[in-house]
Amino acid sequence: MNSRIIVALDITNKPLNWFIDFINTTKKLVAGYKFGLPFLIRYGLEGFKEISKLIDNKHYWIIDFKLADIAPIMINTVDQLVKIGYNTYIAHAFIGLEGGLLKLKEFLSKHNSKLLLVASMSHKGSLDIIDKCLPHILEAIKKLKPWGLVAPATRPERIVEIKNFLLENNIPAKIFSPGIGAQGAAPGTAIRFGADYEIIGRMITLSNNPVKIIEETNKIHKDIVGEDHR
Ligand code: BMP
Repeated sequence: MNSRIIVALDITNKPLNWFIDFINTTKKLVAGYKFGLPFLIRYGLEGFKEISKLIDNKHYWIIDFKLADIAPIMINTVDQLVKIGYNTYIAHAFIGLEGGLLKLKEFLSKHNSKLLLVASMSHKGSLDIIDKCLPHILEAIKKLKPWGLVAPATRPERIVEIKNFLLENNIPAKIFSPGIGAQGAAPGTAIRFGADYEIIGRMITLSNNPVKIIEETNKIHKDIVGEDHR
């Protein structure tokens, strides 16, 4: 899709049909959708199965359980979703490679799925621990070469730091950036500082006119990146 927007579908006060209508209405306008634990707990595996009928290979269908466990448990967790077509998974980077991320990445690659690692988070508390470990996290990223990373739009200087590291080390990972709208960063902030996609939830899903917000945001992104919109 010709868009830099990933919609985070975390709302739980709608019937499942709302999501189906929402995706059908917006799929021409966004790059992908992200589902997390709120969706799992509210709609269950059946919900994921219903949504999977809409899965195509033009979008990212991101499962965000922020996996942080030993490899066999992470693999068991994603196994059924991989089988029904969800193609991108988010895990924490801090758990390390051996017995953890190496095997997860291997499993996902075998099933044509992508791994995104959280490099830094958008909330302030990320500074307490995660960001202090950033040098180690970046070393893990250098070794594992995940397909993509998550880095915060709320601290764009972090995006720059991470992007520079990727460039210096020839790592072609894409950067997905949350923190736009409800968490305070203006649309376009992350793209301007080097991210590839902005993950946006409530600013879109709680709006009375999600399509308008998406179109306005696409326009902002296009003004930043020009026609090179992918
Ligand atoms: P919202 O735009 O409504 O704030 O949603 C942001 C989304 O990005 C949520 O799904 C959240 O889980 C995710 N996210 C985040 O906010 N900060 C991070 O550091 C990492 C995330 O995945």
